[in-house]
Amino acid sequence: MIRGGLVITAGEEIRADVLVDGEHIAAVGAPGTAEHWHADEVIDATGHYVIPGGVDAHTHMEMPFGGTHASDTFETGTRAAAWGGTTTIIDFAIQPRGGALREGLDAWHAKADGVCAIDYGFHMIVSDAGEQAVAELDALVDEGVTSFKMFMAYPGVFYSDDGQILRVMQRAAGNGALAMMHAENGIAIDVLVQQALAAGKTDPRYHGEVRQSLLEAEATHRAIQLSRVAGAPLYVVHVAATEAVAQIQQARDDGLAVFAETCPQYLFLTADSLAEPDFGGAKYVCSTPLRSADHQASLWKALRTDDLSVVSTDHCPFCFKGQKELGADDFSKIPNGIPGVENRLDLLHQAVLDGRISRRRWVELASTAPARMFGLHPRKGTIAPGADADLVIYDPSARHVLSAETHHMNVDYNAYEGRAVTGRARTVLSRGEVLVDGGQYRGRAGHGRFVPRGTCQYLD
Ligand code: DUC
Ligand code: ZN
Ligand code: ZN
Repeated sequence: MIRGGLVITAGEEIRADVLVDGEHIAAVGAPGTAEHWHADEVIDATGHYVIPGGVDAHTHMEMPFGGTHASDTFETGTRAAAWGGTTTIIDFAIQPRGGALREGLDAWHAKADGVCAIDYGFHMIVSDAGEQAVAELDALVDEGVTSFKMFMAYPGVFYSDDGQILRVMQRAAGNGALAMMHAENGIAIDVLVQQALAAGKTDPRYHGEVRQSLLEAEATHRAIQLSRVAGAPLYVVHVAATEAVAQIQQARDDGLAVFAETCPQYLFLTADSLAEPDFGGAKYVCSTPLRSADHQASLWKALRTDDLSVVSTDHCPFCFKGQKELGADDFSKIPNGIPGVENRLDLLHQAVLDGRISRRRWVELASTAPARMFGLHPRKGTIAPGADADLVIYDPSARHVLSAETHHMNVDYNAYEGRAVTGRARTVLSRGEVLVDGGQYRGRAGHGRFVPRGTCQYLD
């Protein structure tokens, strides 16, 4: 029994006790009613919030990129997630070019199987959207891999052209799958990259300059139109630009099934970080890129209007030493990605303290909405009888400083180094097992299981 806390879900805040039986929540009861419960173990949550475990719908453990691999394995990355109050991740399996979706999915199952601290699902990156891949989509949906990411960026690597995208979306329209889009015009960006390099502009800050917001907006617009033509829903990942938000807002105002996420790095950092001296800007190289404060303001606004309805991390860690340094003479060779799976809940909690979002919206953005979006609700993302006992007892007044010296992610820097935050997961349970308790790690590799997902519940 978890006693005495303030239970917060996307829908309500109540003083209640929570009874866990095995892997599931058995009951949620007002303090009076709970007096009749008999529990083997009582966890005191007085002065704390009790929230559903975080669902991070966008991570890349061990992701191959530019000749290297993201530095967190499924083991280290899911452990760090647990420390930060996230109890489910959805990572991206990658179809090899020239290979089958199945091959990619099997390879990612092999990486994650038996080593994860928390439950996990997979999206599938379609990097070779030929007839064979399209034909495989139905079978993957049946196995609980119900979302497919495509890239309008990275020509020659992950890139899909408009025809390929349309075909995948048409199939998705028929089987309930959700098309996810990396919306940046990579063909135009690559021209600007070559021009910048030819002009001797090799520094990390040019990464931000060439990846212009208009090229994010153009791709977002195109993705929306293709999804309309196909009659398929669309989810735009890592939205960073005001002009892209405007496209999404317009589509939603028109009643289209268009959804989007942003990430903490776009809400809490700006392109100024890319200009850090001594190549330090490389730590902040990710795509879409960090942008200016006015873009940031648009994102905060869109979180209030629900034009952005999920915050996930796009956790994609590369060490500064030896990995980010691959681009020391050429910003285009810096592996793209920022670590953050451990810090998402705490960063978003600052927005609660600042009055930008309510506590319920905090829970919704970090847990309930991603669970619904990707077919995990109500098993994940809420506190209700029958749900998995994925619970965080959150201390809203614990002050701590984000730092690579104390974080648990397997990466040699923290993008928020030195930032003081208030609020921290004190006790973290996954399916009834305590993973973290007051600074002690009690989880284990292999506790986490693959979770087959249903289809997007905003379409039901
Ligand atoms: N897009 C992602 O979603 N993650 C890492 C790199 C990228 O471009
Ligand atoms: Zn992307
Ligand atoms: Zn990503």
